[in-house]
Amino acid sequence: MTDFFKGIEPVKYEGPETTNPLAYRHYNPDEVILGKRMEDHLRFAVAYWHSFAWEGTDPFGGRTFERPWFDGGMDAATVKADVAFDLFALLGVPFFCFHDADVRPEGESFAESKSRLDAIADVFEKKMAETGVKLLWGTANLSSNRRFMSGAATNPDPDVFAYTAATIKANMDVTMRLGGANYVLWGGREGYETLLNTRLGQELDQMARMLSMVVDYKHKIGFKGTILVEPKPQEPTKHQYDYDVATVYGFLRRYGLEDEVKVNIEVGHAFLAGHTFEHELALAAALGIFGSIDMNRNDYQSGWDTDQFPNNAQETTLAYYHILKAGGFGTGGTNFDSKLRRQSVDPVDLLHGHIGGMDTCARGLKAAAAIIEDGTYDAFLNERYKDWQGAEAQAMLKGDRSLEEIAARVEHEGINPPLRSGRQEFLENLINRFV
Ligand code: GLO
Ligand code: MG
Repeated sequence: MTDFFKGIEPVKYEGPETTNPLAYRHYNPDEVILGKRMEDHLRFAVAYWHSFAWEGTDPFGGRTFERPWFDGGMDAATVKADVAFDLFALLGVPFFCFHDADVRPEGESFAESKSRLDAIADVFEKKMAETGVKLLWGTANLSSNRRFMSGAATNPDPDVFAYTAATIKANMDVTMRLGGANYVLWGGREGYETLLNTRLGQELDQMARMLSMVVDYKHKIGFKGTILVEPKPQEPTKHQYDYDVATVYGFLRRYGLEDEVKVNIEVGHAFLAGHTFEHELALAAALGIFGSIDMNRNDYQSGWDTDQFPNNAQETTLAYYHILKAGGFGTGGTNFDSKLRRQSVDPVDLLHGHIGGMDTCARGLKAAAAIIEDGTYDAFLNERYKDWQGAEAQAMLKGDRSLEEIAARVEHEGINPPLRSGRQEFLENLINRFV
């Protein structure tokens, strides 16, 4: 242990009644929920970038945090890794996630950046073996460096496309070496600032080519993890091509990648796209592309991606309900792509943020499991759709009836459907019983 978190003890489960702010009230890793340990349901991950690389800046102000590794070279990057693994151990999280740019200083050349990434991966490999902490996913930062200002895979300059390919390969190699469960692509600059300078169709083809190469490379090296695309509608660009789950699915279908790629859905990105998080989860599950989640909320008023720790148990309940109904996480998990507020300058604030987030998720998971075990809600849905089990309804659904045949039957039988209540208020009350 370094002395960064001096005086802070490993966080333990003390139950809902505890008043200890550095204890879990709901996250109890070994508690069995629907036949599975809570830790194995939730698969929590700490995001390296927000917790260790972010400096507390905002568009109007610079760094507020003081961290001993800021402004340093490779030695500082190693200190950062030591502190990161201290936090993982204090929290008892099973996973972490990182971008290349979070963990190593940028080199003078591509080769230098790559060898620095490899050197930090050596450090990680050792620490992972010592602590048992695993990698939920690796990813490349293809947005921060100014070379990507006009896009990474979608850049008008093919040399930037090539640089992107090389960067992704280096990150996939490291993710594979560290036994990562997934590899994520978030297209922060894959979009446009103005359509006036943009050939949209050309850029989509470029993006698809990159993703196809990623999938080919995954199979070539025998990476067993899942390739995940993370939808987001805008910010930093005016428009991002991975707008939302529906858009990503259409893109994957068009380029024949729908069986190879799944989605990493982020709460705040769903908000920005004008959806609820559970909408995105339910749609991904229905389309068979649900993969993993970034569990961080946005401020309801500010209208931008504030990446706050979750703290609303009703929202996490609905989210985990859909995740449980989708069969739970396969290779995915719950990544906190969440950062402290810039006034939260103390190391202990990293603990408060994660403890609150983990407890809010655990509470949501328990409530979602209770909804499923109770069965009233699922029974309501079954009842609402049950007439579709009838022979004539099935014939319509399977395509055994034409528009004319159905029209003739409606006329002949004098069909005049009665109104049925949607029972929204009843359902809202029902869900609230469990939260
Ligand atoms: C930004 C995204 C970003 C991604 C990360 C993983 O809005 O949420 O943090 O999650 O780059 O690819
Ligand atoms: Mg994210």
